[in-house]
Amino acid sequence: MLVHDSRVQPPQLERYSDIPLFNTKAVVSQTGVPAPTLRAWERRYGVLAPRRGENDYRLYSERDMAIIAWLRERIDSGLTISQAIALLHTLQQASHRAQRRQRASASPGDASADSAPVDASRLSLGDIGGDLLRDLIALDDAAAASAIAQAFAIYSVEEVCLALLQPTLARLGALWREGGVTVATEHFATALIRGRLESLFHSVPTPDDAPLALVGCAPGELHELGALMLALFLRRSGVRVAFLGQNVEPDGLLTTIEATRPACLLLSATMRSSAESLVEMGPRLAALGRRRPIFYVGGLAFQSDPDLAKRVQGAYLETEAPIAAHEIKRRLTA
Ligand code: B12
Repeated sequence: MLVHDSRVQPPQLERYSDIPLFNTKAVVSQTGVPAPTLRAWERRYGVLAPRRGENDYRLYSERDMAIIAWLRERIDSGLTISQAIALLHTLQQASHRAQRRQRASASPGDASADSAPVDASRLSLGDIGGDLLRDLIALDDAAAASAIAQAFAIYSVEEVCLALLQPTLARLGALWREGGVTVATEHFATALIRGRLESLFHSVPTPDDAPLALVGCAPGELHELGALMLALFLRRSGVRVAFLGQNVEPDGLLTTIEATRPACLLLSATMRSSAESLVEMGPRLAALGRRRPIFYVGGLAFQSDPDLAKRVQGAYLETEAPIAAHEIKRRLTA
């Protein structure tokens, strides 16, 4: 069974030459990405490493060019550059895992789905997002489910979560604030999206022997989709995850931690009050001594007030959820 169900594939880098041949001008003209942007991707994200030719000019390979073209496509589909890079890492990992499984089983069966082509005539996530918002506001269950299904048929799980579901929910939240939609509509939308995310989460096979990560919401926190997305990304990257849902009560959580000895605890807070309630969690976890799981916090409350993170004795992952999932996986398997 394939974990990676997307039709968007990472660039097949091994097919391209690694010989540095092209100067910046050639790359700009072939990919349409301006030179300052290329330099920013190199400097900030380390995703490109052009070699230096005579006069210290940058020289790019065909392989670099494939990465640039791929990132550009993702950005055109609505991702930010950091989301696109996170997706690149996720898909590359998934593709390496699939190749390893294929070699191990010597079965060609899995390969066809994993190398399915990208649909050239695809709708952008922005277009699908417009339809989805309209369907959610109309409480049109079937149409909204079909818009989401359409997106999953074309884009990766990470792209759909970050560039379709999250922005659509944010637009819905903005409409609610202006009085344009009711809380009932918000509940309808979250129930529908949660259902889809949960079924994806449960369809990802999880290794029995991997270290356990607990993912849930801070005490008092009802916004659960961020934690659920993070749980999904983590599971897709091969981590054993138990999703605890909304409003995780501290006493019970500590008992569960003592009983199940997770390697990692991740709590999400959207509301400031929920984030504040985590301040007392740090010392209680520290009192567990060597049984203390690695403790991460994240979510909207910390994004809007980074000082809040300093008061919680957990590591704040100030980054996109798929990159956070990688970082956590790396720490758990180090
Ligand atoms: C749906 C919704 C609800 C639903 C939630 C249902 C549910 N089962 O989840 C309901 C109706 C219950 C609700 C209630 C409330 N809501 Co509300 N809600 C939203 C809405 C529309 C979407 C939230 C969402 O799911 N976003 C999508 C997820 C995927 O995004 P995310 O949480 O940011 O998660 C991402 C990252 O932050 C990150 N991440 C998240 N957690 C973690 C954790 C770690 C460790 C890491 C590494 C990363 C990470 O990864 C995720 C993927 O990228 C937002 C609008 C918005 N802008 O988000 C308002 C919003 C969050 N709500 C708001 C408010 C005010 C409320 C209420 C106070 C309203 C009220 N008066 O009752 C209550 C508070 C309830 C509570 N105690 O928690 C405000 C918050 C303003 C603020 N900052 O204070 C918002 C922003 C609406 C607005 N525009 O004003 N809400």
